[in-house]
Amino acid sequence: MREEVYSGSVERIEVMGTEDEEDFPWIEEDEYRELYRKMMIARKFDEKAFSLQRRGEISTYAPHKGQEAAQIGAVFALDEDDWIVPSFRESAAFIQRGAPLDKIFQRWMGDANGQKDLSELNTLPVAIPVGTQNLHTAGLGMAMEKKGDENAVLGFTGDGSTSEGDFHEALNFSGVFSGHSVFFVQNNQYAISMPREKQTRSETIAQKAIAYGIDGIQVDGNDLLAVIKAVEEALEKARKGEPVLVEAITYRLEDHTTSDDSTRYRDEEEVEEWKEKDPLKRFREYLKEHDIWDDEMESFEEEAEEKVDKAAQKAIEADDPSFDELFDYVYEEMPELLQEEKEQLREEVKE
Ligand SMILES: Cc1ncc(C[n+]2csc(CCOP(=O)(O)OP(=O)(O)O)c2C)c(N)n1
Repeated sequence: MREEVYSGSVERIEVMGTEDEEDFPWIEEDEYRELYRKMMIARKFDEKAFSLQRRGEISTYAPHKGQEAAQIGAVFALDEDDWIVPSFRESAAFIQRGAPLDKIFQRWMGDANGQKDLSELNTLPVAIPVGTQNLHTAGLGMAMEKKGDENAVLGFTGDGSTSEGDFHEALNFSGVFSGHSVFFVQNNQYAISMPREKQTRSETIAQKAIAYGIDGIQVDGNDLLAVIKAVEEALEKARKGEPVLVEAITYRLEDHTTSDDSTRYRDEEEVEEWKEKDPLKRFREYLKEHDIWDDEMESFEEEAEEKVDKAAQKAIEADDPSFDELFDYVYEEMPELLQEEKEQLREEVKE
């Protein structure tokens, strides 16, 4: 005998260009304008960071060009008392959360002081090891449930990270312990040179949720309004102890990092196709169609360039971190071995 024991389904959410546009306006007009302003700042930040890397001010940079709607939309959906767990490509998310631009540059310049103030924004520091931050997303969400809080945590992660053990453990624990977690996968189609099709045989990443007994949603990640809608829905569930996996379909328009050359593994034609779906372009067209666009908004680009240039200069001129800071915050009480290393390095620096 054979019988169906589970029939799961995964929905895809889109807004722009669909009948759901009819719900317009579902945020305030000012908010649409502000969102476009933030997307433009994020775009200009990316360009500036690239040029700073070429000038030697930054050693490596991971661009987010093409992923602005995914990051800014997801963060827009959060309340102030919610938490953010970033991966390493989330500069646009930090911008939307209100982190000062010069501090974001400062961190990219290798100065951890650039991310010191993030905790005031309920935002964890950047996680470089792929996928490890999912455990932090799970842990924060579980703590919220245990404390009886009604907030939630949004954790960013990439399509490649979903092949890591940490991703499995995080989703499993969240499901079992009713964590207030939203796992937000930016499926930007590549993990460095590894295309999404070779990453997993799963048809979608969102459907991975089913095995953990939690909901999975797929969303057009270049459609800012769809991202807001999907994450708002996910957060509503997460606040009640029902974790959600959101897969945002997007595209990394630039190289993986400034150390990569994406022309070696993907066609120009493919990149050109995705440029047509550029989230800024799509949102601008949407604003024009709905008569929100005005002359003042034409100046947002120049304004963003000026802001970003000023912030970059401030970061360049910032004081270097003190020698002690390299060691002082790793342990509450410094172990003897580390104390020795610190003294040894101090001598070497003096020479
Ligand atoms: C544990 C670990 N393994 C390998 C790397 C090297 N690495 C950095 S980014 C990356 C690909 C990540 O791809 P994805 O999760 O899709 O995120 P994306 O870079 O596309 O944003 C790899 C393998 C790393 N940082 N950490």
